Amino acid sequence: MDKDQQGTESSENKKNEQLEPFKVDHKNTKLTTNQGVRVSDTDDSLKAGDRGPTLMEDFHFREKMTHFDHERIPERVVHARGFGAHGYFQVYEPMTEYTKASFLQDPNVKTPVFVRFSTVVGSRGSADTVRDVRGFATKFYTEDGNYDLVANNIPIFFIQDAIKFPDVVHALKPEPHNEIPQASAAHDTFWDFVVSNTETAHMIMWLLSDRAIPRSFRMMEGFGVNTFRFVNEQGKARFVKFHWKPKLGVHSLVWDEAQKLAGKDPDFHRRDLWEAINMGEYPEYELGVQMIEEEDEFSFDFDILDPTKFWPEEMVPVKLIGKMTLNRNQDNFFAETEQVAFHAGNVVPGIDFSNDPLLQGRLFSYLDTQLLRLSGPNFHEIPINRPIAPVNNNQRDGFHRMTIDKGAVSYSPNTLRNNSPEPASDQEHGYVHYMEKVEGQKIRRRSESFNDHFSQATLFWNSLSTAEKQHLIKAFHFEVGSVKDKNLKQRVVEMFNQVDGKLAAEIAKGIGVNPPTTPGGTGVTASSPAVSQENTIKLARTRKVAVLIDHGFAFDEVSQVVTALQSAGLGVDLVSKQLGMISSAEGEQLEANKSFATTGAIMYDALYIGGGAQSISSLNLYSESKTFVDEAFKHAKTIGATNEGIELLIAAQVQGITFAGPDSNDHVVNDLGIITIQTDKDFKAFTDEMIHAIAQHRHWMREFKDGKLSG
Ligand code: HDD
Repeated sequence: MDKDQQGTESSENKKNEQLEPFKVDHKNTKLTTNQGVRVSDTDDSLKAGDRGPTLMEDFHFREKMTHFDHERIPERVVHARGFGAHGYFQVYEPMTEYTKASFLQDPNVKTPVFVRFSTVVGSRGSADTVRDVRGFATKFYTEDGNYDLVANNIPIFFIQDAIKFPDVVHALKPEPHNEIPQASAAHDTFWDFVVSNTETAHMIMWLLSDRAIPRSFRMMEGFGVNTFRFVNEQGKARFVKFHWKPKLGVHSLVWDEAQKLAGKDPDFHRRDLWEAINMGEYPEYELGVQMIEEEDEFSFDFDILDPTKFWPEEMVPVKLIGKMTLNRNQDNFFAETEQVAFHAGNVVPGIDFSNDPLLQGRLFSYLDTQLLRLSGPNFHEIPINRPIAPVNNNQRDGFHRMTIDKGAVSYSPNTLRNNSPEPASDQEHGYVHYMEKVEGQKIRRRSESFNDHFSQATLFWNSLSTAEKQHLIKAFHFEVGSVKDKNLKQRVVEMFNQVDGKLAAEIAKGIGVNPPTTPGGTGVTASSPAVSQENTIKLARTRKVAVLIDHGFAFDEVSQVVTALQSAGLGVDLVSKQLGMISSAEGEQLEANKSFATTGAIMYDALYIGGGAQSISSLNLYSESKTFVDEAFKHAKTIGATNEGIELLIAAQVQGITFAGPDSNDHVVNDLGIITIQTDKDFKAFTDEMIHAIAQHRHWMREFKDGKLSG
């Protein structure tokens, strides 16, 4: 290892080294109380006689029970359900020109990070795949202290001013009289808030798009949403927006699948992340920044401080400046994911705030909420929250203080300790706030430059592919269709008529109210290509394929395909009626590691059915195999079948099968993502096509009938 690499390795490990002394592995130990007294029996309480009452002096019983009674802490008021992972961040090249942030200077430095992904509305035990915004919060443990990029997977927000945050969250959370519905926006109070606050229009478009049902935490973007500032060594500032761009592209589930997954595997996203990291398939995200010069602050047709607006990428390009790799799972969910405390106000020299009124309110809320959730002012001492930079100040005491601060002096300035700890200069990386000139009358009013609530909603709509538009309309049908108050539904149609007339008419059709009577739209005709997921990175790597087999399957064929898929980095499960060893027609055996009882097509990106007459005739008898094929088809997933396997597709009435004999071009692919082959030897072309098709993520053409999107 050369010197640079050593430097890199050690910088990456700094946080873990700090965490290490706190970790306890209870292997080969004796059971003790919290006082370290060894316990002789933990299954029986101390009683007065065999059948007598428990005694007060049973300190082990009392301690064990008391600790248990106090195991829970309040869940987060929003973003309660989350999942974390460790990793590191590396900048591509020095960002000196733009910012003095120390972690953005040296490409050899690996800054440790901890990321927590989350849903927003559901409680801690709710499902992963609900329709919702996803949180994407990153704590960078930099040499200059902790920097938190507290981001979401949608680049804008519901409201323009933080003072409305309690209102939007109250409207969105389960209704308070009966606590229904869980983790869902499909109810009256939320839509009442929406129609009463047209500034939500743009966010609703994103929330009802595929973005809100991601396929994986590994396949979603992150956005800092608010406008921040980069400040360089010379004190020059630029407005900046932060982006995370996943190396696997941005991909989504389909709604029916997401709903079913919520029942079949509520942990779908956390399991996916956990397993990917365990397998060494480390998720990677590039950090991007959009920058606007201070002098260009007013050059746009939207206010760059308005958090309900994004900066279209073709207008303000995203500069990719570094990469984050998540390479280590947490050791303990509570200690790390539950106790981690993010704060949009945790910045380091080189990063500063803007006057975005949503951001300004966030700067108060995060610290405030942690004080209650983590019981007092010392939560920065919880291992996961500790910076790797030294902490020295005159703050003292409070619940659960860990640090033993020595000496008599706890004030500043002082002479008794040489004025230590003393303020650091700019050169010593003391944080100096950007000296923005601010002047104005105290006023409770929204800037007029925030008044346009619809143009970017139209821009978003214009940017979607036909399939994405269709998904969005269907999402309206579900969400607003679940609203009880008919007047509210009508008002939703009127409100979204201001975005686009055709959209509003389509919404009206599905929710039993009148189409709009006035012409709709904003007149915006532009589109922003980066918004559509059709234009994202498409890769097959790490995708999961279900292979249906039963006794009598064609060994050569199935094992060739499985091996080819695995060597291309895809995960394969062999699924059968029952778990265990399955014999091929020739007597070889493969193990079915999943059964119809333990899995379903919704857990996979693709399906493969191999040949073998006996296997296929058995599979044909089970309704579960037809459901498997049916769901894979309905959810627009790649389906491949070889030889007799094709018969199962026919039995399940899959449309779009094209046949190819051994002497034709051998394999056939079409827009529908159904790949079949009848041959006895070469499965390479078939697997190549399958892998290519899987990389496309989904085959939305299946949603077209007669050249039109089906309803
Ligand atoms: Fe927030 C949590 C992201 C607006 C107040 N927020 C929270 C989390 C994320 C975000 C990712 C979870 C952190 C974690 O994993 O522990 N929040 C955002 C984004 C916003 C946003 C991207 C729009 C720009 N948030 C926002 C506003 C307020 C809050 C306007 C209040 C004024 N957010 C909170 C909070 C939470 C929180 C109440 C709940 C739990 C926590 O902070 O630690 O303080």
